[in-house]
Amino acid sequence: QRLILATRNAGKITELHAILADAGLDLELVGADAYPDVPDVKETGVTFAENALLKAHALAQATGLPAVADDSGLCVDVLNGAPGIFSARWAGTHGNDRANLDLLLAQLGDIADEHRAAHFACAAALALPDGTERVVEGQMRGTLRHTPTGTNGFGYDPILQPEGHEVTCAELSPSEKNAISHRGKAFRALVPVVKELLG
Ligand code: ITT
Repeated sequence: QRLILATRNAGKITELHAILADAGLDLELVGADAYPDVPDVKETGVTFAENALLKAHALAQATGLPAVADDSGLCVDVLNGAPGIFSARWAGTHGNDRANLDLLLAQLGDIADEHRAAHFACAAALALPDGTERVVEGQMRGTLRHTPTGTNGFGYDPILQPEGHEVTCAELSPSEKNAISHRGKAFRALVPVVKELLG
């Protein structure tokens, strides 16, 4: 049985392969890039869950195969949850991780550490070709650094120091990050649902 990972973000795909395999999901996982004719869906939702469902349904409908999608982002307390669902295009160009991160740091300026609380959020959605859908969410809380550190991961990883850790997400090993991350939590919760619905 094939399961489509309805994302074109290479960082997510790497993490999802590890998270889903470690959780004992024994399916053939294929990224959205294997279906280049399926156009990217407009992320018109106002929540992570809505956008994750939009992406999963688009692939499931177009391919006739079950699909899982990830919609995620960084929510900064002092910015009332921004960048949130706009995290991938915060500086204007979709997926320019470095520009997004630099703009966010500039916006925070020298705000003190006690006001730099933030969390990553992830909605993990499953859609079947018959329209069945499920969505679960996970979060990872932390504090935003003043300067980026570390080269692992992607996106805003070099500036988020997870609660209980002295290093940024980009200094954690991939397995250390997956063990505590928003994405790890959401997709580990989705695996039993996938197993139940796909057998
Ligand atoms: P797909 O829609 O194809 O999945 P995308 O990158 O556009 O890819 P999102 O709309 O969900 O996906 O945007 C997620 C953004 O949030 C991502 O580009 C990062 O900037 C940020 N982000 C999400 N998870 C992250 C993580 O684990 N570490 C660092 N940044 C993360």
